[in-house]
Amino acid sequence: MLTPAQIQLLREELETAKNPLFFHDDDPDGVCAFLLLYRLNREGHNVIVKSGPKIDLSFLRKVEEYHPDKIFILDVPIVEQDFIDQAKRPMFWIDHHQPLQRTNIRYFNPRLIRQDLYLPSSYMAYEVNNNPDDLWIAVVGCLYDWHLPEFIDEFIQKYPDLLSKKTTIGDAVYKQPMKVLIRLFSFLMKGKTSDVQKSIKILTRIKSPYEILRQESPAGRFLYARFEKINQKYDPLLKAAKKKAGREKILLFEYTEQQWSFTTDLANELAYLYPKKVIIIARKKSGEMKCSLRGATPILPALEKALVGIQGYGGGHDVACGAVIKEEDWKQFLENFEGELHA
Ligand SMILES: [Mn+2]
Repeated sequence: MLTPAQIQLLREELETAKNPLFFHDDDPDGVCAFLLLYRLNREGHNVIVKSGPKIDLSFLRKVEEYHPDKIFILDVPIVEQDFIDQAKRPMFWIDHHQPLQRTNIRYFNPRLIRQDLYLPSSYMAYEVNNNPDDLWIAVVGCLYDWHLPEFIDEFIQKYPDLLSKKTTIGDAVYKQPMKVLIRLFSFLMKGKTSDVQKSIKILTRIKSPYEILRQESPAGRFLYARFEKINQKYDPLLKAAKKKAGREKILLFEYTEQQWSFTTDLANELAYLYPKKVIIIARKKSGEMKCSLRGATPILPALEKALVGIQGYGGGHDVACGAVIKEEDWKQFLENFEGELHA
């Protein structure tokens, strides 16, 4: 949660920026945080920081390309000190991952105040934005990052057909009509960077969720059609994954790089649908199995033990982890992991 002074500072820095450069994560929380800040002043450019959650020296070329007067970094867990030192710009970093020690950057991270304070980046961006017209964008970002913000009541009042009543986070994200909007934001961030950037550019001008959902304008129609096309790749995978739910504790679903990556989306949705199971979604790519793991109870200790003697790495949170395992060790890893779960 930002203090009034921090909100004031960020708002002023945005309003006086002539050519700000925004670096943001490629998930809905990151992109919603960008939209919320960008819509205040509509100046500058954005750079998507893809899955490798880190801004290092390789991003300096973006600074050289755009010549920004200020840099805003949103929902990116790691910014390297070298980048901060060499980019030589006033820098503002809004994030909510494990805090790091950095100098010469204004760092806004609720976990610096309290380690267990969980507030998505888009939540803080909305504190700065504070425009009720953009409330829906903040709600998409927060719900995607599994946080029910206090302004959800205002959202329910304003868009009762999207979210009818205060409910659990899982039902809001996967059961209520709202789920289409959240999935849409997630899927529009997939595909070729130029296509994703086109979608983001259009999103900066969308006035209400209905413009997209009811396809009330050419812009809304475009976004909805692109979403539907990507959704058509997801639905068969979800269906196939659901078929893997048997009597075993583990629900394992594997697919390949021939298909677009939906690993996180599948893992999250299946964890909601099968709350008692441990979910493993793995995509085979370039000789490795890239996976997401989910559990209702902590699975991180079992993952760490299962990785001993295996070519691969992994980690994350107690109940939500990621791992990358060499294909030739995959079977052994699964055996280890299952053994650890039952230990
Ligand atoms: Mn986030």
